[in-house]
Amino acid sequence: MNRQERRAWLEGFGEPPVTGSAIETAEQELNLGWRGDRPVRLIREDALGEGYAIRVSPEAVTLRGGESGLLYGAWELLKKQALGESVTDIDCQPRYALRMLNCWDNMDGSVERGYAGRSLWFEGSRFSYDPDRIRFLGRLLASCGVNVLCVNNVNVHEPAQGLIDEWLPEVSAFAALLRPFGVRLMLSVDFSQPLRRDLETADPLDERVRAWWRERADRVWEAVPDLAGFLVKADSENRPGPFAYGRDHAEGANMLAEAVAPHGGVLVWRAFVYNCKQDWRDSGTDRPKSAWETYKPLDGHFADNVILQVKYGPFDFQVREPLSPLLLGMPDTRLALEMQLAQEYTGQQIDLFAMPGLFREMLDAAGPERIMAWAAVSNLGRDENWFGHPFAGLNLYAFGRYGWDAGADPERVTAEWAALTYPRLPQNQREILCGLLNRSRSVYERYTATLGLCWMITPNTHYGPSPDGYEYQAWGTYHRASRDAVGIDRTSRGNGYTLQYPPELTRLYDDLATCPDELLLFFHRLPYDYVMRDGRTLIQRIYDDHFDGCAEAERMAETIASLSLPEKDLAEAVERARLQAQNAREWRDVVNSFFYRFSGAEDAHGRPLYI
Ligand code: GCV
Repeated sequence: MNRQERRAWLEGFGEPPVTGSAIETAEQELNLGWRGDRPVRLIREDALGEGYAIRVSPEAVTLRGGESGLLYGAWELLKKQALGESVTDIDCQPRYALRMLNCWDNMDGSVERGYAGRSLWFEGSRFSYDPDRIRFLGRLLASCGVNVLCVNNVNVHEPAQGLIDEWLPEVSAFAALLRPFGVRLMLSVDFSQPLRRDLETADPLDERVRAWWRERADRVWEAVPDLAGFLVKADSENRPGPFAYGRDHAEGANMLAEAVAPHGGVLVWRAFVYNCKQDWRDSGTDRPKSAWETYKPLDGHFADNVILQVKYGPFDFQVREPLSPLLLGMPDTRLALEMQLAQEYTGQQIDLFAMPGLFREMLDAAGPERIMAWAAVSNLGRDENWFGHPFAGLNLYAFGRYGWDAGADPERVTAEWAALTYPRLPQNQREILCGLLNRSRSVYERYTATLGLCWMITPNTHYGPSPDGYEYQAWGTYHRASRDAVGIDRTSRGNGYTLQYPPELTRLYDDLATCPDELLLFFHRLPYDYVMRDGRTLIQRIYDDHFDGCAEAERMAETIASLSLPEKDLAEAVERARLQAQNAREWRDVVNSFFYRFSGAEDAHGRPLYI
């Protein structure tokens, strides 16, 4: 164990410091802060890589692992100690080798879709950070099991293009702070960068462009030898890409992949491609179909070090979407599943929205073995508690946890987080807190996106209701509500979107008798008097969900106020719960009145609807 690692141990586990003088020998006894009845012996075994093995004997607990395997194993021991669980023999390897946080941080210090304050490392168009806080960040990420941090926004604005150029010394220094915690950096790059800086083209098949990227990659990896790779958003939401040169996305990605390959780097290419300049009158184009249309023909064409990163749903991190069919239809492509911890559409770290259930559902739907990497948009920021909402840390914890165990039980993950975060909260209150978190997704869904009706959110800010806000815009996000019906027929009889799924799912979604209620209006266009399986009409179900979801948000606010949380956390959680209840009331009345005005249907329970 070298000096640097030893420092990381000290910083990672705090007092009491490492004991034992034979620190450089193969086997050491370290004091990890572990208060168990036996000493912990560490044995460096590089073959275990990030994994670790724990063996318990009457004399000692032995932890074997590679460089970061020891770190993760030590966190596991400390976690067990904190949870009051006994230590048993464990052999553990991460489920996904790449567990990547994508930070949408801009060099001016703003964070695109960030709800926890400004960037932790950029300000004033340069790197600007407190090194201790960054080391603490490394410790936080390691304790959650995250091993890659992409530091800049996928929308690469100047001067962030300089991160692979004049800013390399700063990138290198930043990487050094996180390296001891097993966290490697990744950089988002602009596909058109050769054009912007040196050449008159960025055509991926032009030999000068290829040479430019090879030379650039050489310089980047010289500065940061363990850089994980590049991340690219191309031909998406006005970002440049290979389409400008008549090239496809395999040609674009493979050119960059070739440049990073000699350094062991990966090229993560985002599959978030759709027409963001659609004419809303054009019902022949449907945004959820677009990623498949772009990428399915390219299956098997990508180089071995390309990872196609696919958002979980075919739209864009909506509260409820079916799994993107691309994740089921690219057997010859290496895939990453992309989640969004930043709660852009899911309450912006004001409204509660716990994600463990969503993670598990999407991993189950994709089949954990079909993907090879696990990614998420970060929810971190400069706020003192890192996340804005004191409970939003659950989503980072859960993200890391599912990167190691794709089959973890969501309620168990939530309970672990609550016990680790609030060890002094009485057991009965901790159960109440977990209950709130476990229900939070369903509560938010009922007042914002019942039956799969997404995109009724305020344009641009993406917080609060605006049923028609996106209806006549160019983003391809329509519900097409009329006085008789709402939704889009995406079945095989309709626009054919369901045909992108394997046949059993096409049948499941096509058939009204089997289509899950929570996706009913995602897949079908239905009249308001359509009778649901439970006997209610569609319009009544819409009203009920909004009234119920809002009532529950109001009750949640009261419950949160009754918890004996640390003072600061309580004050922040109470204030956010108050805002959430206010938001929920707005959603309830705006969306219900919107449909009341169209349908003329009264609420069966006589609750207020507004003309
Ligand atoms: C980084 C959504 C967000 C954008 C984001 C984009 C993406 O459209 O609103 O802010 O841009 O997704 O994932 O690239």
